[in-house]
Amino acid sequence: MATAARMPSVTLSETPLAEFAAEVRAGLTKPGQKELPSKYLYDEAGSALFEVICLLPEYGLCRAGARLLKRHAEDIADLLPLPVAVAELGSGTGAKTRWMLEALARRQAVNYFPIDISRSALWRCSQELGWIDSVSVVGFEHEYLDGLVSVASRRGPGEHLLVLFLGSTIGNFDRPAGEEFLRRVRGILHPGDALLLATDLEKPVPDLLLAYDDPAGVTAAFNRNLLARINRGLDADFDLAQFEHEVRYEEGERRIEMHLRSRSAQTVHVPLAGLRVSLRPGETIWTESSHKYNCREVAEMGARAGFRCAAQWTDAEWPFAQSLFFTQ
Ligand code: AVJ
Repeated sequence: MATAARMPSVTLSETPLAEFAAEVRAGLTKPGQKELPSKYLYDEAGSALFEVICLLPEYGLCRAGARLLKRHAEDIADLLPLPVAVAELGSGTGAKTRWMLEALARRQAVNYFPIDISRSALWRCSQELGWIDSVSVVGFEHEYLDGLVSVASRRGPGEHLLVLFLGSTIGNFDRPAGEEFLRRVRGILHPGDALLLATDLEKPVPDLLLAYDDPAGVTAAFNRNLLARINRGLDADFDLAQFEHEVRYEEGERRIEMHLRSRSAQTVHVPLAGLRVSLRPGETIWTESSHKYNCREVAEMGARAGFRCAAQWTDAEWPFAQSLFFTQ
């Protein structure tokens, strides 16, 4: 019998325009290297472009993460103390999460709390996952840590929390900030709670460069869309054709960097940020970092942040790891 898709209940707190303007302003007026926060890559167009990136043969990251959960969700569920509610940092489209929720729903009824700053992502994820039997979805339109505080306060008596951080978004932080982020997550959790952390692993540099500079130009469009978003949201006049997508692998930091390189001397106006920015020919705006790890360093980083690494699963085809941590 057909039933209507369950309507998610979503608690809202949109990024205020003033905060967007202030962050754009801070990044573009930074002395030396100009930069923009990578979280702003994910408006509706950016999220759709990222989904296409995940389909590209050169970009194996999403498929590796999904394969690992498909293969090991039961093993992960076997290691968790029940009952457990699930909080997810970055709801994505929920494809990987499905395997985890289905494994848990075979054991107990599941409260699932996706946390994302993108309302459209939350809607789509609850459309995807709200249908699973014994799973109820409450979305939180928040920054990760604010959302996690709200979710943690909603847990039932005796209910543990499993935090999913599956997008390998931790790679967007530099290493010290990533560790600090884990420490903050740990601070919100209680004894017996768990964290499943996805990280992309080191792999041959040519593979990485191709993954972030695909021949079809989807990643280039994803990168330039950040400027389009600033045009739309802050009434700016970036000419996207005047910026080239550039990808570098920094050996010392073991990270991919995405930049937008100015093709000419140009001045851009961002009225709602009260800003006029001049760019030299060849000057770049740094838009994203994606750090690459090895398994041991992930376990050690978690340990320094107050977690115990109970198990790790890796994908052979596209080096990638899921690490299960417990508070202790
Ligand atoms: C969504 C942060 C995991 O770092 O690989 C993909 C984003 N940027 N292609 C990554 C991204 C360019 C992606 N994460």
